[in-house]
Amino acid sequence: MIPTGPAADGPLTDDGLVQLLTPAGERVEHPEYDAWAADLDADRLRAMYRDMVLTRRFDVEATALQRQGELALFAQSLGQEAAQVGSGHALRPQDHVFPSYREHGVAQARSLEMTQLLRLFRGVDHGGWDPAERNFHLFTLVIGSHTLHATGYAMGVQRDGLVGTGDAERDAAVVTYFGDGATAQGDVSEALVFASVNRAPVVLFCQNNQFAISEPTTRQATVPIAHRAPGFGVPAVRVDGNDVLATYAVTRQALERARSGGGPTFVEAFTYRMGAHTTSDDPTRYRTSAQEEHWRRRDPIERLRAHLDRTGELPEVFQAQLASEADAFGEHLRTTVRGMGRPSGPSMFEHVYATPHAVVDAERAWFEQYEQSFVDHEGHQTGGHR
Ligand SMILES: Cc1ncc(C[n+]2csc(CCOP(=O)(O)OP(=O)(O)O)c2C)c(N)n1
Ligand SMILES: [Mg+2]
Repeated sequence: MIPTGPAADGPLTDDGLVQLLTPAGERVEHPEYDAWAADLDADRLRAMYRDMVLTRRFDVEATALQRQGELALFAQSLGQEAAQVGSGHALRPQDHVFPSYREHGVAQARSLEMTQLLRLFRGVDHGGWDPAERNFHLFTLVIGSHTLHATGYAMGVQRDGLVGTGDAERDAAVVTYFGDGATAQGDVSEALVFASVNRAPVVLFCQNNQFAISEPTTRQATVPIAHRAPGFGVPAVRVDGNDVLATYAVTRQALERARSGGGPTFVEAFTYRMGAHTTSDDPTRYRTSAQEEHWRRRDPIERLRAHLDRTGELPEVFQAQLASEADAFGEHLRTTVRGMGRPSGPSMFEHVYATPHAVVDAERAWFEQYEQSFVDHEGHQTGGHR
């Protein structure tokens, strides 16, 4: 837990960051969190490594697809793989995830069919996947709003009697992912109020990637972002977000607290957005290449690779298999995206609400009439949506 009060060196301080792996991949002891990472054997570490490597491949392929005009927009998770995969691996199947828009690593850890994420970025679907399949809710682009959805959902889980029963297969928690910038949004404060007073089983997982588009964290806060939570009565922890062991351990503890009825936790995973905000952004306009280089040397995938190398747990045969799996994954992403086709015009009115809605019905009727205005008297389409 962190103390409240301003940090002498501002919001980017490494004060109180939980770390289990140094940037060189050396395992360091931690009195509180070693126990929470004790179940990570070599197989599980390799599974995390695999998810991180595939997530990065996903970013590379999707960015290339956007540049080829196959996707409208894409937001990379580059640099944030340890924060996402570590926390994702701490989840149990019955837990629920409310992501923002770059949680590809959590989706991968949750075994989503990854091409589904690209339906949204191609603009052929409002969502892309069924949230009930993996308890992985839809991406949310309205900054911070889903922290309220997650907190409300957690209050529902609590009212369904799925918290604190002691049944490990049943007790459930909710985790919501959002950014440093989102913490300046009113919705996140409201989520913290409701989470706190209701003792909701929710983990508020903030990936502080040091930017809200072009605005650095130093323009959003004078103290570490995690310091915002204790004022609401929500315990907070800061973790090295590029250390997959540490993000796993910290999230596992927070989820366990939530499932057992101990209430919410705020996690600040301190990391760095190595890529652009989205494919529409040019980070060279607001940050230096020296800073980018500094963080490239702290690459989260490289850190786990170095650790596994040191312990002799990354045999060449595993690496070769993973490389060909990643190639096949890339091919699968490219072919599937190119074959997604176009949605029918009226499909945009489907799934807006679970039940019929008068406004949506009126808009659909207007649209149909509008489309009909392009059909000439011989029944030929002369324009409109194709
Ligand atoms: C309510 C709202 N305001 C503004 C925006 C425009 N916007 C999109 S992303 C973004 C920055 C978010 O930064 P952060 O929360 O740190 O998340 P990151 O993109 O760094 O993961 C903003 C302001 C938005 N999508 N929603
Ligand atoms: Mg950010």
